[in-house]
Amino acid sequence: MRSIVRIKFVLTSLAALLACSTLVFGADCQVKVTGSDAMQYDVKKIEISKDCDKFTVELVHGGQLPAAAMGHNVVIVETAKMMGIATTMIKMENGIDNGFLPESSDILFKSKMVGGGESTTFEIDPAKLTSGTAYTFFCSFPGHWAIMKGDLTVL
Ligand code: CU1
Repeated sequence: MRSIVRIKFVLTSLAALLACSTLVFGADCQVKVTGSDAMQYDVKKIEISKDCDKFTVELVHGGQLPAAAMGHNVVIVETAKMMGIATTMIKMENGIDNGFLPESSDILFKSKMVGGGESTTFEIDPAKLTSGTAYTFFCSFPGHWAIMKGDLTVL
């Protein structure tokens, strides 16, 4: 009886250890960003390892407001071009399905725009980014970029 309890304990410990190591390795090539009804991201900095074949960004809207009122997305651009893009390209006429942005090679990655309770996931190919270049991720819903933005770097 004793040995069965001991084996169970060892197995449980092993399972816990495996779960932990999976989390540690998995965390390197993915990030979860949550946007709120208060127009905030909970993440201000994303670091991507060059060792990642691909990097997954999961955007969760933790609020309740619909996308039309408080939509959030994640757009990645070079920091040097961010101001120009934010001030000249974000227009209502581009439509919510396009993140209010036109087609542009300066927009490196763009997620879907989500509303409260929704989420979306997209993949970044780290090979398309350069280490040493400063990137910015931001929300392109009109008016949000001033607050909803953060630094993204490739290490
Ligand atoms: Cu937003």
